[in-house]
Amino acid sequence: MRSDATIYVAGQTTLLGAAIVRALKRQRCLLIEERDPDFSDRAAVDAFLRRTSPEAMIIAAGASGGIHANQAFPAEFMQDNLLVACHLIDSAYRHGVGKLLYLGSSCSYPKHCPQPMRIESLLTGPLEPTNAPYAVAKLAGMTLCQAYRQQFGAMFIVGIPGDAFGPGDDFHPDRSHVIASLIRKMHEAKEGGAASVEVWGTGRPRRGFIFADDLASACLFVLRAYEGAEPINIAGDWDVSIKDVAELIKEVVGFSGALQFNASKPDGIPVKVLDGSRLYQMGWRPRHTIREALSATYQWFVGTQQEMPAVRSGA
Ligand code: GFB
Repeated sequence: MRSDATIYVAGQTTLLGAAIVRALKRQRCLLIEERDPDFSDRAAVDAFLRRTSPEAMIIAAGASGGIHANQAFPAEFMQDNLLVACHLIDSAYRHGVGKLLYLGSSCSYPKHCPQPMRIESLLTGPLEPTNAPYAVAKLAGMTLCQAYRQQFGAMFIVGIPGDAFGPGDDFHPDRSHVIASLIRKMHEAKEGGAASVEVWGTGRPRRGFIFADDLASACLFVLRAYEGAEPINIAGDWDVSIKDVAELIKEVVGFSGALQFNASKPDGIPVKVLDGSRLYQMGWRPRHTIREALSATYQWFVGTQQEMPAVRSGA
């Protein structure tokens, strides 16, 4: 890929898409800044890519959310991600995008998978039921990229990101992933003087969290340096239990109450930690500590809270 290639990030307003756009701007890359088209509208996607004709593209689009949102909106999550994959991948091919990075999901690994998760474990066992529809849609997108490589020789690659969080995350209680959710709960408990905060599940599951800005830098590294047909994990080196991340958030937020684990809520996949060794061998490293990353996320949350839409359950 040429260093001055024009790049389009599909899904500019997602946590990851926005972080990638920030990284591209920092690197003074040629970025297509027009607003995303409606990805569910094939004709609109087609017209957008015909008009803007990017040379490289990253697909960071598609509905996503935490364990509750996946259980509440499985049909929407699956359909949205299928349409994103079908429309964007095909249109990218027909409009001559020279290099495409499609971002899959760590949920696409089997529920009971050897840890850390390696690419060869994909499609070797049943998925975690709490997010299977979303995971199947992501597997379809990943396989579709490989099909375009196989049939048309397209340079379409697949990255599987770790569990991202950071500035720009979705803090809505019905949709958020664990870190954004606990930051909000603990901040509101601190402000309101509450004695405790509920943490869902047993606290025992482990996740391979990654800071969105580190993930964005890894995505750009992979876009430029990786050409393999098999997906590549895009992961840092954090392997943290939910209990431990909740304790860290408590410190960062300054909440002095108790954590109450509610085991009637689902744990989801017991351990989800990606093996990032291939990326490390290629020379990429994350730049932030987990404490720095949590602090930056909390500062962003506090700074933007005034502008956040009012929260209505089920909205
Ligand atoms: O981040 P999370 O919602 O999704 O939950 P997954 C991770 C763990 O944190 C689960 C626990 O064990 C939750 O029960 N948890 C504790 C909480 N307290 C909370 C809370 O207040 N809110 C939330 N949300 N969780 C996601 C998938 O799985 O992984 C998505 O649902 C996505 O599809 C993402 O792909 C990467 O890590 O379990």
